[in-house]
This record gives sequence, C-alpha cells and structure tokens, in this order.
Amino acid sequence: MLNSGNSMKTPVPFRIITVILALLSCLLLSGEDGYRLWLRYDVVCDTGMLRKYNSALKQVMVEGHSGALDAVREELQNGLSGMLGKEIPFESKTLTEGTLLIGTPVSSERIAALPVKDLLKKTGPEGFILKSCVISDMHCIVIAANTDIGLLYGTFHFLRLLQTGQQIGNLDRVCIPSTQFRLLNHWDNLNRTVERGYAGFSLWDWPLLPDYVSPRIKDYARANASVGINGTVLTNVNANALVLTPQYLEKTAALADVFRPYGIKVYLTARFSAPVETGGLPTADPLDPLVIEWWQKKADEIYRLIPDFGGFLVKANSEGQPGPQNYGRSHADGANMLARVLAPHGGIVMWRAFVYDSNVPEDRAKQAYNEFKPLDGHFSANVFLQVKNGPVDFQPREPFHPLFGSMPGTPLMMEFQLTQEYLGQGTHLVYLAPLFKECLQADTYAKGKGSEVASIIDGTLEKHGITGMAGVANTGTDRNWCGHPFAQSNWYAFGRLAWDLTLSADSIAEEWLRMTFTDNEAFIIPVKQMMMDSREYAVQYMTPLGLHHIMARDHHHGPGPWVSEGRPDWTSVYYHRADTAGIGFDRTATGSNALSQYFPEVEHQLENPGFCPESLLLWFHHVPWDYRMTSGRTLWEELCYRYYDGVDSVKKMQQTWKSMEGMIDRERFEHVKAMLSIQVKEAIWWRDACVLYFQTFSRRPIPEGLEKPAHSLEYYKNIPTP
Ligand code: GCW
Repeated sequence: MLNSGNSMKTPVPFRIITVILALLSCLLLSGEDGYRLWLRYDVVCDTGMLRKYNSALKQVMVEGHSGALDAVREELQNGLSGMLGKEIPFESKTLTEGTLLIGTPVSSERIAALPVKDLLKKTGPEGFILKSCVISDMHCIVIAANTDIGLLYGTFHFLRLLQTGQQIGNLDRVCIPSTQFRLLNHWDNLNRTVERGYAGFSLWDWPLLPDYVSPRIKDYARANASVGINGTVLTNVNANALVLTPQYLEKTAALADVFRPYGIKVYLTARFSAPVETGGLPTADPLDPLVIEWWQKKADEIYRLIPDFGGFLVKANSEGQPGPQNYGRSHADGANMLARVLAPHGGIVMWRAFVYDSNVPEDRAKQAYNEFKPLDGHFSANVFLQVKNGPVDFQPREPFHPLFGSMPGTPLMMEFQLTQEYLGQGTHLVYLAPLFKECLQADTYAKGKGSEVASIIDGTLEKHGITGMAGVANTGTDRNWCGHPFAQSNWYAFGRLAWDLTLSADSIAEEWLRMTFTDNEAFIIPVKQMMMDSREYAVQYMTPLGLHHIMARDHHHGPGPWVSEGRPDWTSVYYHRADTAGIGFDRTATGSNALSQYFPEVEHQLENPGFCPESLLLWFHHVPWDYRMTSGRTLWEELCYRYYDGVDSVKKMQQTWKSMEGMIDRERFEHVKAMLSIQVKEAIWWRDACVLYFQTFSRRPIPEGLEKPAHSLEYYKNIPTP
C-alpha cells in the first residue's frame, strides 16, 4: 500500500512529459464522437492552472464504504488522472499536505472533528460542503455531507471546477438543491421506440434485461448524477400496462441496481386501466375495493424488488389514456388512490395536468386550469400535479401556465421538454435554458409582486412537503446520446437548473461549452452567444409574435399553418385564426377569456394589445393586418420581417460556426456544420411556407427588399411528411 511522503511526489521528468502531453492533446484535437458528454476529463490545457491543481492535489482520501463511495472513487480516479495527467494516490490512511478529504461525520472521524456540524445541519440529505481547510497544519480540501450521495454531488461539483478552469485555492461553498425531485421523464415504449425521440432508440434494452445490462446504463447514471438528476421515469406517459407485470419489474429492478449508487431512483408510468388489462378485473374504478387491493399488492410487489422505487407518473383522461373519469371519478380520486398505496413505502405520484377534451368546445389553453383548479387542496400530501411550462404544449414560446400560483394547496411539479418536439427536433441548434428561465422568472402575482414561477416550484412561496422539476428526456441510442451535438446542452441545463434554480442560462451554457468542447475563449464567447440567441431565432422563423402550434400535422417537424382537418384543437387554423381581417387568438374577454385565469396584474399587463409584449401578441389577441407595431411597421410587415430575420440569424450562426474551424475536434465540428446547413434550409422552408400562407389572408405584398420565396405555396403544402 502506498503511503504518504516523497514516494507520492511526481518525478520532474514525468511532470514535464505530462505538460507536453497536455499541450499536444490540446493541439491535436483528437477525434470525438460525443459519447463522453460533458464528462470528458481531458488534460487541463492551461499549463499555469494545471500546475496549481497539481500542487493543491497530492492525494485523495475517501472515507467509508458504499456503492456511492465506490462511484466517488471511480469518478475521481478517472477525472483527476485524466485532467491532471498523473495518477493520484487514493490508498493512504495518513493525512498529508494537499489531501482531498471526503466523508460524512459518520464515515469519517476526521470530518466529524471539523467545525462543520452547523453547516451540515443546513445541507440536508443531498447537499454538501466544499471547503479549503487547514487540518493539523496541512492544507486540505474537504468535501463533507450528511450522506454518501451528497458526497457524490460534491465530487462532481469539485471535478467541474477543474473542468471549467476555476481556482481551487480558497474554497468555501455550501450547496443545497433547489428542488427535491429532479427527474427525467422518458417517453420510451417497451418496443424501444421513443415517442418524440430524435436520437435513436430507447436506452432500455428490454429484451436483454435483466440478464444483460449495457455498460451504457452506468454512464447514463453518471451523467445524470453529475448534474444532480435523482430520478428517472423509464416509460412513456402513453403507458403500457405490461411494464407492471413481474417480468418487466425484474428488468426494471436490474436498471435500478445500476442507478442506485448514483442516487437515482426509478419511477414507472402507471396505466390506469392496468387492473383490467393485466389483472383481469372487470373495472379500474379507483374507489372499487378490489381495484384498490390490486394496486396495493402491486405496490408491495414492486417494493420487494426495488426497495427505493420512486413512484408513479400518470397521464390520465388525456389523448385517449384511461383514467378515473372513465368511472365518473375525479382526477383527485385517481391520484389519491395510487398515493395511498405508495405512501407506506415512501413513494410519490406525479399526476399530469396535461388534459384537454375534444368534446368540450373550450379553448384548449383553458382546460387544464378548469379541470384542476377546483381540485386544489384535495390531493394527498405525496401527490404532485405535474404541469407543463405553458398552457398548450411545449411551443417555441408560450406564456407561463396559469395553474402556477393558482393551486396554493397542491405541490406543483414543473414539466419541461428537453426533446425538441416543436423546436426543430433532431436538426436544429436550439439551447433551451433561456426558455426555461423565461418561464421560471415569470411573475404570477399569486401573492403580489415577486411571486415568480420559480418560487412556486422550489416551495418558497407556498410551503409544501415536496418540490420538483421534470424534463422530458432527449436521450437515445445514438452514440452521442442526444443526436444533435448541442442537444446535450439541454439535458445538462435541465439538471443544473433543477439543482439550482438561480443559475443563469448564460453561466450554464458557458460551463457546458468548457466541459464539452474547449476552454478557448475565442470559441466560448461567440458560441455561447449563439446558444443564448438560438431559441429566439427559432421563435422568429417558426412562430413569431405569439403564433403557436402551426407545425405540420402529427410529427410537428416542418411548417403546417394550413392544417385544418380533423380534431379542431389539433389543427393549426384553430390556433392562428388568420382571416382577411387579421391574425391571432383572442383570449381576452371578447374571446375565449383564457386571460382571466391569470392573476389580475398579469391580466392587466396582457389584455390590451398596445401593452401586451409583442412576443405574445398573437397568443392573446386577434390583430388587424394594418395594426401599427412599435417598429412603425404594420403587423403584416412585422410578421414578414420577423420570419426573414429568423432565417438571416440562422445564417449568421452558420458563419460563426464556420469560423470556429480548428478550435475543436474535426468530427464534432463537421457534424454541427452539417446540422446548421440543414437548419438554414429548414428555416427557409418555415419562412416561405408561413409567409406565403398568411399572405393568402393579408393580401398584401411581401415588403420591398425581402427576397421572394423560391416556390409556390402549393409546393410547400405538398412536401411529403418525413
Ligand atoms: O405534445 C404532445 C405530444 C405527445 C405527448 C403529449 C403529452 C406523450 O405530441 O406525443 O404524448 O404531448 O405530453 O402527453
């Protein structure tokens, strides 16, 4: 066993070789396929920094034994040897200068002896302390927490400091997550297709489970833990009852075993009709004693196999899914029945608020509120109502959902969509953190000014026992996990935000770029700007000025403003309402009055087209084509300019990216370059199709100086569905 002292000093020639290797690897920009995500751990390129890190880190002492601590050791071994270019000793029992000391007061006497007790009272089960300390005259860095999982989060935080080139000389941090339940929602089917997935097939290899668990599953867990994600719903909300059968539960348990050391719990979607479909009962009525007994036994069976099972996510009575209303019961009846069977095991229910009914002639944007507001206060304590960020459906821009602030008696869980169903899917570079932040920072006025959506999600505004945030996952079997190389940033950003709601979109982008590509400022500054602007660009070339849901039918990829047949609230004409007088959905008192679902201050801000932000104008108002915009242009002209600006901006992104050649590896450079050229083509497709279509109502020319569309409207309408 290695001990302290000189034996651990790196010999001088080795250090020189290390620095040369570091420089070479930075220059060669060796091939990358994106598999390593943001956990690349390549040698630190800044040699000054590398020297500092090397002198501050002489050995690591991880005190205690558990699966999570094995994960801590393994991650540090890989991370530090990769970034520092040398092996760091882990085995010593003697504290020396430059020790990274990791432990809980229970696993480590040294930690217990430090004056961190009061701090640890604040950090809870997942938080941690990261601190530079002098112990027995020796300079050390300490990661302390109440649990081993807290130590794992602290470890990833520490590694991130090195990955992003930060000082580690004088650390004094206490980190506590903003929300308790930070979950990915996979819309993965048991046949391995992924609903709205654009990165290959499902990561869960059901046919081979439980006997074979791909090593990829552990890497998935590492990636999630590195950003603080602590739960994963494995299956689609459009659920298949089969996953609750013994055969699939065993498979699920095999995944849970790999996730456990990384602090990740598994959850499943519960198909409400499962007692009928797989249990042979005549009904799934949530008040029927036999149904309750069936779920009780099912819960017991699940917890026998997976003692830390997280709970159920349920989509009920929405888009054809069964639910309590099939039996004349309410959403609360359904959710509470499941909550009661999970409660003794510590499980939770996430009941989705995404409901709307084609038989009800009501603005779809109003239906979730109408349905759930009267049920406020009627849900059990271990039930979340899971609410999408906006009232329609993950559009490029939506106002915040009116349920935020309107359900003070119910814990609300945020649902964001990381997979870009309505934002260019697999081919568009769209960084979503600005969209997430826009919603989180919106003021609901629920308890007066300053009642931001974020304060409802993190529980500071209304005190609930549980808080949480969910992201519809964008992962798949593609070698680089997410398809588009930049789509990884949306997974990353979701996790980082769920952990810390106060982080800015800008700082998250910067971290991700440094970890994923390079810390070269000449790359970071322009590419970060490009990421920050990318969502607004997508809004411009797809749905400017508050337009929404005008995507092609079913697949939602390209433009389809002409879609008019079938169920009305699945058509585009329902949402844009263009006619020869104007365009937009009147949601004021003269129209659907969806605005009345917001608190009066918000309603007043939005009810007058003259004061309503132009970014949401056509969401709330039907506006005449000659309406004067703040630019002095008419609405029609402004609409055209926005579409054209959107395309020009994507072309600028393309130029910016091209000028990055040589700064990163060729493989990912070429991949993104090719994607951007597709994005330019598709942005033009969006622009021309929409401008030509809306022109049939406005009957006005495309403003002078704007290039004319290359094809006719008929041409765009006939582009076949991919
Ligand atoms: O946006 C719609 C999607 C459906 C999805 C549904 C939902 C899982 O088009 O594919 O179904 O939302 O959120 O339930």
